[in-house]
Order: sequence, then C-alpha cells, then structure tokens
Amino acid sequence: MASSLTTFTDEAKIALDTLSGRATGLFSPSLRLGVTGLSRAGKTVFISAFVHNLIHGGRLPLFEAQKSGRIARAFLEEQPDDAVPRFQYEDHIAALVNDRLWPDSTRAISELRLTIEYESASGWSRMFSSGRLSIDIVDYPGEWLLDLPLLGKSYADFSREAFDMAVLPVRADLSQEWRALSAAIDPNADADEMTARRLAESFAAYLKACKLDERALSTLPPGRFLMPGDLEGSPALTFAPLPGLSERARPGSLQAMMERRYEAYRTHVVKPFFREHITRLDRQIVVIDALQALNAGPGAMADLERAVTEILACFRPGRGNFLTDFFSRRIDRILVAATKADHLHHESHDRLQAIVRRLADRAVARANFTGADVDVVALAAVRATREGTVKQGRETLPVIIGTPLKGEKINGDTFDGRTETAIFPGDLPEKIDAVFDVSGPDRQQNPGHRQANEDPAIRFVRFRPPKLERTAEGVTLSLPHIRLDRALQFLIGDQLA
Ligand SMILES: Nc1nc2c(ncn2[C@@H]2O[C@H](COP(=O)(O)OP(=O)(O)OP(=O)(O)O)[C@@H](O)[C@H]2O)c(=O)[nH]1
Ligand SMILES: [Mg+2]
Repeated sequence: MASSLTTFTDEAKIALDTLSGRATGLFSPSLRLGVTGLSRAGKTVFISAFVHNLIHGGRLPLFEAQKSGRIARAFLEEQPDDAVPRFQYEDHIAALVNDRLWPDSTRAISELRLTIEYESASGWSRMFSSGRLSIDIVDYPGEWLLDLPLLGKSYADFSREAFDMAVLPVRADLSQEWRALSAAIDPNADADEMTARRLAESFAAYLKACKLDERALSTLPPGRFLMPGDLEGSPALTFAPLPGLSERARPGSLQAMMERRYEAYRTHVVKPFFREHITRLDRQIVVIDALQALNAGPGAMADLERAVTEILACFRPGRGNFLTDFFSRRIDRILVAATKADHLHHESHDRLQAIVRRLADRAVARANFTGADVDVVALAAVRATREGTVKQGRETLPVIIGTPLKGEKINGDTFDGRTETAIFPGDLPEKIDAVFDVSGPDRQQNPGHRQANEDPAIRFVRFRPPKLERTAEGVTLSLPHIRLDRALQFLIGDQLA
C-alpha cells in the first residue's frame, strides 16, 4: 500500500539532503532547474540555447536582468554532483553552430552548472545579495518521470491499468501481439525465465511501437523499457503485466516472479531516481512537442494531455497524495513549453500558446495540483527559419524559409540539406476545441486519428539549424530563438531581481 513505501530512512535522508542543500545555499545561492519532456521533445536543444544565450549575451528583451544590463557575466562551473554525467554543452553547441546539425539524442540524466554574476535592481537587495546565482540544470527523460505513479501502485493495479490502456482504440492494434501472447499464459504456472523474457520483450515492443507510430502516442510506464539507461537486460527490467491474476501468488509461480521484479523495479530504479533528483528541484520546465501531437490528431493530443497530467502530479502532489511525504523542498514554478514554434508563421504562435494553455489548464485541474505557479509558452529554443511572403496569383501568402534536413520530402521533392526553401506551413485552427475533440463527427470509425483524407494541420518539415551571423570582427552571435527570453524570465527572472 501507498503509506508503507515512505520508510523512516527515506524521509530522514531527504531531510538531511535538503538541510545540507540549504546550508551550502547560504554561501552561494543556487537554484535547481529540472528540464524534462518525452524523448525528442527538445530538451537538449533548449538547455544548449538557454546557456548559450546567457553566456554570449543574446538578444533577450523579455528577460529583464539582461535587458537592463545588470548581468555582468555568465559562465560554466563545476557541477555539484560528481555521480551524475555532465551535460555535454560544448559538444552540443559545436554540432549546432559549427556543423549546423542537431545534437545527438541523449538517453539518461545529465547536469550542468551555470553561474551568473549580476547586480540587483534595488539598492536594498544589493546590500544583502551576493550578486551570484548558480543554476544547476538537470536534464532527464520524461519517460522516467512517468514511472513515479508506480510508487503508489501494486503489481495488480499496474497490470490491470496496462491492459485497460492497451485495448483503447488508439492502441489496440499496436498491443495486439503482446495481448495475444499474454492471453496464452497461465500466471499460476511455474516461473520460467524464457517466458518472462518473451513477455517483457513483447510488452516493450508494444510500448516502443506506441512511441514510433505516426500517431505519436505518449509513453506508458515502465519508462526504462524505452529508456533503459544502464539497466538493459537486468531482471528488474524483465517483467510484464499479466492478466487474470490470483489474489495471492503461489510461491514459485510466474506471477510471484513478476511481482518480485516489479517490486525490484520500484525499489531500485524508481525510488532512488525520485529521491535523488526530483525532490531536490526548485523549478521545472516540461518541454512538449505539441506540433507533432497536433499533426497526429486529437487522439495524440489526449494522450499528450494524459502524460502532462501525470508529470505535473509528480511535482506538486495535492493533499493526501502518497508522493507528498517525499518532498521537503518544493517546486514553486513550472513552465510547460511547446518548443519548435519556428515551424509556424508568427501569426500562429499565439494560437499554439493558447492550445498549450488549454492543455496545461486541463492537466492542472485533473492532477489535483496545488501551490505552484504554472505558466505556458510557445517557443523555439533555436530558430531554424525566418519569415517571408510569397505571391501566388493575387494572394500574398506568409511563408517560412529554411534549409530542410537532407532527405526531408515535400510533395515528392527530396531535399539535399543545402538548399533553402520557402514553405507555407499552414495555420493552426482558430477554434481550439476542435484539436481536443476526439469524438468529432467523422471520427467514429477511427477515433482520435487523423483520417487518411484529412490534411495535417501543419506542413511539417525538419529544418537544419540556422547559419549564425557574424559581426564585422568575425564574432558569431548567439543562437536565434523565439520567446526563449520569456521562458528565462519566468524560470529565473525573480532570482535576479
Ligand atoms: N526547428 C526546431 N527544431 C527543434 C528545436 N528543438 C528541437 N528541435 C528538433 O527536435 C529534435 C529533438 O531535439 P532534442 O533537443 O535533441 O530533444 P530531446 O528532448 O533532448 O530528445 P532525447 O534526448 O532523444 O530525449 C532535434 O533533433 C530537432 O530536430 C527548435 O527549437 N527548433
Ligand atoms: Mg536530449
């Protein structure tokens, strides 16, 4: 049951961590900023652009401390946690700036410390503040976060929910093979490693298919089945939900084996991650790829909303939630950011933001979430396009101009990765309701999917990172962005007041 998981040692350990964190914080104030999002959402690009713009004094008119010239310098320092891999900032920037390539996918947690020296805005604060703020940026896969609800679920709950989700119309065909395999299994039969492995592999294949599918479904737990980190192949990852469980598992049965491994997963994977990383955060940004979900249709939007709801519930659990006891430090600001807005003409940026606002509002309401400020923004951490217009007959159409990645296709043309192109990206719908409506009139057959004959809302082509301008002296300017400054202001602006 839920309450039994908070052992005394857990609580004591967290309290101690928090105390020592506070104590060292007295000397050099620090802020722990978590950056999460499902895979490929844009976390790595966001962090790289965040740091690059601060170090290189980017154009950030909505970031007050920078605008008013109070930031003396920003630089990287050694991170506080020796056991966590460093965020490879230099490699990612080299890829973006020198090679005009997007950074490689990152599949685990990493950390970077950025220190800002600044002058407080008021004389009063100048007397008391050290004029230094260290920001510890922690990048971790959103998939791992989706595991946290497992801390409150028994193996039986987990199994039941997994099967309930698997038969939903959006997932039924993808889960079919795994369900068929499971149906032929007797949980009461003797435990057998090969059966366990076959089930785990089939279950993992289904979860991966959900992610890869054009429907762009968000992930279901266990997160490490998709992002194993260093645990690939370990028994703690070799389990799967089972149907038709008995009240008490017979010792030596397959059910008993699966239950034990599920427990091991919770104890050795989920709990330490939560304790060592999540409970220490002060601020959090959740990066989402709303455009991909919008393009895939209302089913994918509903799925994204579900994922965001579960993610929010982990940060700031309402009263009576079993996670509440874990937190001693409290996340007070959360930003839900739809990145890659440079795929749209600026006229649609506000619409995108309104869609994210609706999604976040619904998630906040459903997550029974209290206490933290939640804001939303539609941004592009790195702006890969610029805007223009194209005359077509009498009409003047707004377009975006960029260099599509090698191999990208539009209307049968394949791009070579060097040619610049103007694209009419399409508009987001003015009426927000439509993008959330899974039960629209023509969706009965294939609920939640975009129909084959329906045009996607946005023409989605992936562009190469932009070519950076250089000054007359040959200095490269910082990475261009859209509304990154708004995100900075919300996440750290008050700390530099
Ligand atoms: N145009 C544009 N594309 C972006 C932007 N941010 C991310 N992308 C695209 O999205 C892809 C994924 O971005 P990443 O930052 O690597 O995403 P991630 O969340 O770190 O992904 P994982 O490490 O695989 O979990 C990139 O390779 C780009 O193609 C952006 O601001 N503008
Ligand atoms: Mg990454």
